[in-house]
Amino acid sequence: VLKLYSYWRSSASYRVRIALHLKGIAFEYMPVSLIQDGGQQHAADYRALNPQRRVPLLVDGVFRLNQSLAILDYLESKHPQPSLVPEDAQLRARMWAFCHTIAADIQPLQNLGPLKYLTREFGASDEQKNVWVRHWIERGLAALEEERRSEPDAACVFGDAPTLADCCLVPQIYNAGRFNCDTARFPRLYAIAQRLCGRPEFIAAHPDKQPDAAPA
Ligand SMILES: N[C@@H](CCC(=O)N[C@@H](CS)C(=O)NCC(=O)O)C(=O)O
Repeated sequence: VLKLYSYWRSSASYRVRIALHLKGIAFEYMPVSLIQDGGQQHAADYRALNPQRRVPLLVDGVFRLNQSLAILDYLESKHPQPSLVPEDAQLRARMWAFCHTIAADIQPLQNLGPLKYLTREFGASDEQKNVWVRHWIERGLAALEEERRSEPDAACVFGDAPTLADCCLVPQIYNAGRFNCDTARFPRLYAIAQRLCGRPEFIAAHPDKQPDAAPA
């Protein structure tokens, strides 16, 4: 059985959890606390598995893979049904552009390690860090919203069935909520994510439902 090293609040892990549930793939949840002991991602045993010292990490037998988008691609290749990737070449490419905007342009600027570095090296306060995070999330999601505006509204980001874009969108909207972003800057994407969050696969993948979730 596949093992997923994950942290309940990690948005990159959340992307992979959604895809695993949508595809109905069984997996073992391996918690890595990014908080306890100064961050268990830095512990020698985890570092030996993943020198990047981040989650998620997928382990399939002796095969280990980090980077959520690479993991999503691997899952799609190994478990093609139900497909989470559009068949049309242009739509597929645009779906990847959407995923990369979240994974490469937005999430890294709100990631725990870089935020801690801002405090340690530059004395940034919590409020300054929140202003920073809100700026980059709102800018990124507002631009994605603008791109989608010329397309007909649908249940999911690209049409009526979930794709990898939705696996990336829902965790990013969750983070927008955590940081009190102005969701009025991306109403359509917000509404898509809200609707998807009611589906059983998305409920099962939600941070609060994970074995390592902190009590409310
Ligand atoms: N681009 C990576 C990002 C991975 C990442 O940044 N993970 C975060 C949690 S969402 C992490 O492990 N942070 C720990 C740290 O920064 O020390 C991916 O998509 O998998």
